[in-house]
Amino acid sequence: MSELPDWQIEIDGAIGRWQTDIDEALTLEALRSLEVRALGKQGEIPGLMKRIPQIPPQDRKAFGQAVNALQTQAAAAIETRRDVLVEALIATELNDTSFDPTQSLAPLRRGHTHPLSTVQADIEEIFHSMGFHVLDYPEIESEFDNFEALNIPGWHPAREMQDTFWLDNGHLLRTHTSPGQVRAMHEFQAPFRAIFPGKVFRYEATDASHEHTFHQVEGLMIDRKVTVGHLLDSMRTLLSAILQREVEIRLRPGYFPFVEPGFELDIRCQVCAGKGCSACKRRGWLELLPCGLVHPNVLRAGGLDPEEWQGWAFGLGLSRLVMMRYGVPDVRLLMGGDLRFLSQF
Ligand code: FA5
Repeated sequence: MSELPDWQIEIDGAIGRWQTDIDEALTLEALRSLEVRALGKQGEIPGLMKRIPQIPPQDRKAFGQAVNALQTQAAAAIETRRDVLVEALIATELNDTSFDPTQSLAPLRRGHTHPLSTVQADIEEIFHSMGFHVLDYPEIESEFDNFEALNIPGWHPAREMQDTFWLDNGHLLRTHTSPGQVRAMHEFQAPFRAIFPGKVFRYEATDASHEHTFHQVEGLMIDRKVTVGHLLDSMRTLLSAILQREVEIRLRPGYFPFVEPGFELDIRCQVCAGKGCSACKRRGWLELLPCGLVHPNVLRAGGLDPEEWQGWAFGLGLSRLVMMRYGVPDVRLLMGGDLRFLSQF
């Protein structure tokens, strides 16, 4: 019987050694580093192939086959060992008595509604209980609905009171919630009452009481006879319900082309208690709630006969009301997205 060549003896020995090392790997990490050492790109088994030039030519084919067989065996042994280790790990975890499924987790940090949404929801509830529809109208409006239908033609200086973000298609981002007035008149049969809260946009410089994107709530009541007394009474009900305290308000004449007569309702600044601060521009008062009786031209634009129907309307500055309710000194904090600010509510 011919003697085995040296390389054959060496490979046979290698199989035994790798098998022992693999069987003795006690952790998945140890097995993985063994796998890299045996079979990796720079591993010892693929490295054996580099010795082919030193093998006698007649043995080279047999040598290559022996190295491949060694590689296959080592890979199979590693897989088998990995299965064993994984099973053992699962069994250990299942038997671990230190795991207490009844133990409570670290407290979860719960989110909450944004203060603007909270106050808006409160307003909706108050008006809903008084028989008002709560409507949601588009943020993109036509020039006609945002201005002309509200008695503000193109030449009117009142256009400059609300600097506008124009869109390429000739439409605009609504500068106030008032275009909802005419929409609602077309949508509902008079008499009706409705509020329409929402975001509005103005192309203007910002400061502590002015944002380019802010929130308003429009209110509209259409009936055969409405009075300024009823309008003011509704405003008072709204403010004391939302602010949950007695607040000083004052009424001044206000000019808006879509109401006649028009009023400005100001509130005593709740941030500085009227002493004067950046939120109220050191005046002690904040413009909050313009309102008035709907102009006959607007009723006409809404398809209503001003001889038969009357209306009152208001345009509440919701962002400013939130500032007053919570004592927020700067309107820009509301939409700034800073969690350190928002998490206080
Ligand atoms: C209007 O927007 C009218 N459409 C309101 C109205 C409706 C009048 C119905 C009569 C009848 P004004 O531009 O004043 O009006 O804005 C209304 C309120 O929005 C202000 O009183 C103020 O509280 C708030 N407001 C106005 N501009 C800003 C701004 N840049 N940032 C934050 N709040 C603002």
